[in-house]
Amino acid sequence: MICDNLDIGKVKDYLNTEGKRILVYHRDADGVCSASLLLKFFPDFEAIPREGPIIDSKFMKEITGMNPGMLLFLDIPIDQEWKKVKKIRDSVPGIKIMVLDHHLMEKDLNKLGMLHINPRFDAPDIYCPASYCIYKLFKKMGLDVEPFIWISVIGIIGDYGFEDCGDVLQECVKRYPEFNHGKDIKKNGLATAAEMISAAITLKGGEGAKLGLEALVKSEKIEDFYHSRTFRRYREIVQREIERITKDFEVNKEIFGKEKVIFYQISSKLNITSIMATVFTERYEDYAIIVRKHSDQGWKISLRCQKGWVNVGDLAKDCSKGIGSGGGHPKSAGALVKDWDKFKSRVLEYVKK
Ligand SMILES: [Mn+2]
Repeated sequence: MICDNLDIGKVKDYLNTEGKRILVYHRDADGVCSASLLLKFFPDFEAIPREGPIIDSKFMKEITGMNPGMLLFLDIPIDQEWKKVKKIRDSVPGIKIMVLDHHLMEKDLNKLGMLHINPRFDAPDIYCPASYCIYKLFKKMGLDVEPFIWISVIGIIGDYGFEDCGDVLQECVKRYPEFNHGKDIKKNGLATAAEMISAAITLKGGEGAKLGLEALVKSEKIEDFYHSRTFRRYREIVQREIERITKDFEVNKEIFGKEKVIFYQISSKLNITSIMATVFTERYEDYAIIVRKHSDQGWKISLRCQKGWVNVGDLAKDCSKGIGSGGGHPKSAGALVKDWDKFKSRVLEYVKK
């Protein structure tokens, strides 16, 4: 399903390219986990975490300046920046560019002479995190990746990929029954591990991602990572902040009952908007959850709608026109806007339609 039509020889050829190899991976749990699986088998890659697919001129210079023979984007929908990716290719002679991703696609980079792998080529609506895809890919390549199935599952959980990754999740539960406390995979030991990585990133940004990557690459067994004191402490700090904000949310949230929308403003030193929106949407499944936090660039907004009665990806895009930018998935999206009042009134109008 993941790579049925894939030319495995070509993948091997790309991953074993001579010269400098660079890995650009997403700065979240799925990105870190998939990157660590790559480094377990291809340790020569130099790894760089990124928040998203934006290629600014500084990053462009950084990449081309390293004159890589091969460039791999992992868990990043870099096809959104395909013009700039093309520019990288044209300015580094002989460079091979590979993309392994699972987000919605805007452009087929295979048609531009790159190697673009995404399960959505075969199944447009499938949601399989990068850590799942790379696990499947490595298995297909004949690599001994089974001992690291736990890393794949931490990434899957981090990205909420429960529905379409059942085979790997079940195999892992069988292999590590002690980490599966019986019922809810969202609350088992591997979910704790996913929170440990996310917490490092919440607290330390890109540095946190690098620490998580390093720790996973070093860990031979799941226990090696699971009992890490440093990451346990990160998780505790973030959990405490989540609890504090959740209490405040229950007091200060603004509910629009008829429109089924809840607005809430977060005050926190941590970069925690997206995490909180996910917590709230599980508590208020019937509502569209819209959480905002003040930042230097404007209002950082996270949107969720668990039941999916409104497509918050479309909503975020539509309501931010002219005052910022926004977009995402049907049930989970983000936006950055300058004018909150305008955004809010547009949301209330939008959901009435
Ligand atoms: Mn992902």
